[in-house]
Amino acid sequence: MEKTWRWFGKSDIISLSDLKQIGVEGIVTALHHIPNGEIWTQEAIDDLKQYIENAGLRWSVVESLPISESIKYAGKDRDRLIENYKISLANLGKSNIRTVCYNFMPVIDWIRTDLNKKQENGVYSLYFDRARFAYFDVYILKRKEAEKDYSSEILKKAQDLDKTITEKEKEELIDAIIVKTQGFVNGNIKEGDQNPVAIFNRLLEDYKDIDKDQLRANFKYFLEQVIPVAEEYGVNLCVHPDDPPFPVLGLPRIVTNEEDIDWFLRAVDNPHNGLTFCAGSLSAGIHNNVVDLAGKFAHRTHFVHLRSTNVFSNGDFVEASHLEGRGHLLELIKIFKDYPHLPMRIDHGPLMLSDIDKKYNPGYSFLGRMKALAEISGMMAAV
Ligand code: DNO
Repeated sequence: MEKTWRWFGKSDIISLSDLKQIGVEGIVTALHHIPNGEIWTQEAIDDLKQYIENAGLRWSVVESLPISESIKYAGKDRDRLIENYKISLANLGKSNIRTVCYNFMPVIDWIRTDLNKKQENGVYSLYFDRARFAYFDVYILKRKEAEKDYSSEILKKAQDLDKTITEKEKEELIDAIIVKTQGFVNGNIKEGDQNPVAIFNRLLEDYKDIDKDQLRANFKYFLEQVIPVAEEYGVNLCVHPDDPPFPVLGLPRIVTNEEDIDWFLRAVDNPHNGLTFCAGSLSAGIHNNVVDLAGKFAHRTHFVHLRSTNVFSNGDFVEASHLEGRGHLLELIKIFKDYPHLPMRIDHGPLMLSDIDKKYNPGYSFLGRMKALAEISGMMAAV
């Protein structure tokens, strides 16, 4: 696998020369300044590509070319937005950037409730707490009939939390779930937006009639139109699994398990329609065995995210060290070693040492990821 690193563009405080020093071979990035749905021009693509190449690196993967909500819920302007998507894809292909990651999660991209959960050894990790998530859903969003989606045990914990939570803690929870994790990945809400809860509730409205089958139909409609363009321009598209891999907030999620992956690969059975094998996202679902999934889908995998999790009996999960947990990264490396050009990036890392006050995007601090890259590089060399 090619060792790549997610870098957030020219304003990232981690420089490309830093990355050269630690053994990174390829860059994963996006034109983050272009609003979702607008065309990525060849000029804008080439400008960033040249900048990366001037540092002696290559732009290996686009993460992400975002899908507008209206494509996901089949809004009135979806055809126009799909046309724009095709143009961006063609422009990337013309510039020789051939791997494009995206996701098809409605309203909200990846979800965590705690961005700095202190671990026994003193590092801080990302955490998903079911009871705190239920609290957000039932007591903050006040979503209709939300209670039906949680066990009585979880609801009791949420009720107890309601008695003790302070206004500041509520703000932090909202920030973790729908603001700080979303803005920097071109999600729907970014820091500084006024009243994120109201914005979020409005977005949920667009999906009130969309169930799993409908979302699948919209996904297929999208793939049928973009995959021929990907093929023509030599681009591999790779959808990112849903994180976490189960339905949330009344929204369907359709890239969560073996059956889902099988379904979308067959929906448009073309090698340019592929998967981002995110071991972290998949391992957070207790129903998934990531090693089996990798064995089955390696041939349609165009991009790998190496990260691991531990799932607790109450359904909470924490991001684990890259050396342990349900991600079984060593076993995955054994499977993916047969694909020497497959780009792989270290996904997330613990917040540790002098990085703690540096205000990195959650999950994307420097030292934790550098440590993980060293661990992964060691495992790759040994394998
Ligand atoms: C979070 C990321 C996701 C991912 C997108 C891909 O850290 O793994 O935001 O980039 O879902 O489209």
